[in-house]
Amino acid sequence: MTHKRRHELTVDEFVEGIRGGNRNILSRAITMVESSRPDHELTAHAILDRCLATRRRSIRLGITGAPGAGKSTFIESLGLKIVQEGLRVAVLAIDPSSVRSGGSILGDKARMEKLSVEPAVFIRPTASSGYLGGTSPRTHETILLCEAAGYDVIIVETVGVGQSEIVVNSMVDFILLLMLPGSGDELQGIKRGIMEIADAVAITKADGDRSGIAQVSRADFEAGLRLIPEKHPGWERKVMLTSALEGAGITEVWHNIVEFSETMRENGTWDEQRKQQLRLLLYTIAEDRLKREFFNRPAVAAIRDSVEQKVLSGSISPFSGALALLEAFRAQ
Ligand SMILES: Nc1nc2c(ncn2[C@@H]2O[C@H](COP(=O)(O)OP(=O)(O)OP(=O)(O)O)[C@@H](O)[C@H]2O)c(=O)[nH]1
Ligand SMILES: [Mg+2]
Repeated sequence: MTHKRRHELTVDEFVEGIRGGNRNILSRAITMVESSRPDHELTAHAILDRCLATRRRSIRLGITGAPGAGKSTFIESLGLKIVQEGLRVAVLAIDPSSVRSGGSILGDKARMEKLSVEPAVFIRPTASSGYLGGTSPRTHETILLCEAAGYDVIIVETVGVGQSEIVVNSMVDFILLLMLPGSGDELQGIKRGIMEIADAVAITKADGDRSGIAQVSRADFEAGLRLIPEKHPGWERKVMLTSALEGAGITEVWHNIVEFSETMRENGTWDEQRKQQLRLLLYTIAEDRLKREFFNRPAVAAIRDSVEQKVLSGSISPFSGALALLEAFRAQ
């Protein structure tokens, strides 16, 4: 796709712009990646293939926690800290609740006001309609684009409400779980799955009246983590007290992340994890494509309703029904 249409950029212009750190062009490339238009998809893949060569050694950071846990505020503080270290930061918010609540995407950007004006920072709120369906590979592609654009740390914010953090686990190097200070009773309500994928826990809003209870929460979490098998052998998951408002604990968290990246790079876990993620992505995309092709095939679409009816009425088994659909798929 090298011809121009309206103000569309050529692949060369995209790649040059991204490599040159042009945030506007990066943004437009991400829009291509997120688009479901076939011509955009072609452009996106041409850009991505060329960008793979120029990616830098990045840290991909997933930040998850319940709604209102303080994720955006925390990311702003952490992001500013990272910028002070002379590094460039990209923030991707793939919060599925922003679609539901309709407004919090803009709210997020406003909440990261100080971070968003930093020249070394790129913030991309991502509306995630159909999130579990197709956005996960796309978020990974967005991460690759950000790396080609020279961002050293890519932060992915996601609400820990179910599957989203599992998806995020398949595309980042380090997962930080943010938890509000609370009693042991509330701790019982945390899904074990979320605890299992965390590389560290930060208790948020550990300030003012909450300081005391935050200490208690820390002890509870440390005890809880001891009951869960370790995620990476040789890495002890820390529970840290933080306050984004007072700037407390932010440096400690950053040091923990850096220590993780050094330790895991040295022992090979880092590269191994990234390879596993690429493998998973390869097959996820292949399966998605195959599924789409299957259901879009006219011969399948033509008999789908009647096969479904027969299964629902009990005249054929789901097994025979599925085989009938497969046969129609193969025959065409
Ligand atoms: N006291 C105190 N309040 C905080 C702190 N961090 C965030 N808050 C407040 O907590 C509320 C929620 O913060 P957000 O950063 O928007 O939380 P979030 O997890 O991103 O929320 P969603 O994206 O809506 O799930 C806001 O009113 C913040 O001002 C903190 O360190 N201390
Ligand atoms: Mg938020």
